Amino acid sequence: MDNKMNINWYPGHMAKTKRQIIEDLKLIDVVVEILDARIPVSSQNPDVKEYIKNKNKVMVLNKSDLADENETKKWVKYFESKGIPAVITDSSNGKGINDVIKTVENIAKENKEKFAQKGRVGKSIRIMIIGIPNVGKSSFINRITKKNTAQVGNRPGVTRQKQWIRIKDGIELMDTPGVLWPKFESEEVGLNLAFTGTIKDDILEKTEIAFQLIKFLVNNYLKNVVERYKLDEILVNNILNSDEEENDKIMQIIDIIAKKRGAILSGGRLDYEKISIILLDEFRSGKMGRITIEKV
Ligand SMILES: Nc1nc2c(ncn2[C@@H]2O[C@H](COP(=O)(O)OP(=O)(O)O)[C@@H](O)[C@H]2O)c(=O)[nH]1
Ligand SMILES: [Mg+2]
Repeated sequence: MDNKMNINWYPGHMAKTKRQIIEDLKLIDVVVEILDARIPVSSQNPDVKEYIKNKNKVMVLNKSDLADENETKKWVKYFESKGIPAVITDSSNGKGINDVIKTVENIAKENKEKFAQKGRVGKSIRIMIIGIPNVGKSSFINRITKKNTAQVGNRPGVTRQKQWIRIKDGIELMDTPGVLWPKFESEEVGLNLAFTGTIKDDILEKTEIAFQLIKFLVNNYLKNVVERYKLDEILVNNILNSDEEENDKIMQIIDIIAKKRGAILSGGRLDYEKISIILLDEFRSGKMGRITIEKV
């Protein structure tokens, strides 16, 4: 919970971060960008392409345990169709970590010539993790480190000392990830980042986030909502088929869930603050099932 974005992305801060990352990238052969598999577009940093230009990149669809499996597979195909290898991981369990290593090894093999031209013959391929806050960069690094312990130590001659972790023979990982800012492009992206807990709940009103989440779920994952809150399907369908405003229908469903969950204030009014916290929490922790917000 304390991992939520607590950095304010002021222009000055962003410029400094950007400069540092561009500096770090000079040492790097392969960039591993970690995404949240539930929101593979909204969890991308808008400027990454510009920084890494023609560097090799691997996309990691992390938190795959929380995302819709079929959708995640489609995302892999999508990235691969753009020439970017993509790997599915669950860093909380270590699933897929080895596939990332294999993918990096393949890139190393394919680019032997290119890397050799840069005078890196016989040297290790160096990789760096980047991503917006909360996508699982630290968890990923912890996983990969535990499996493959061996700190490489400081490199003399590098201005700012970097720790390198030897992943295996020929692959070294920079121990600190590049933390990038998320997109602030649209209300939709903001909501997606709020649903997943990437941006703090106090940036947007909790009750509004929960309302929009339920609206999305009712339209895309109705079965999950019905099952999780043991809703009467006939009643729900009656509400949804009525000719009221969509927002009113969604509110009615939230009311039913609030009553079922005992989110009621003394005096009998519904406690929207409480039910919103419950809904967001249950979505974020996967209790509503595996859900992908952004489809290909
Ligand atoms: N369910 C699930 N949770 C994850 C996964 N990876 C990271 N997390 C959780 O997501 C939160 C943020 O992870 P963290 O590694 O700190 O992200 P960072 O900000 O990118 O370094 C933590 O609560 C992690 O336990 C994953 O693959 N699946
Ligand atoms: Mg971290």
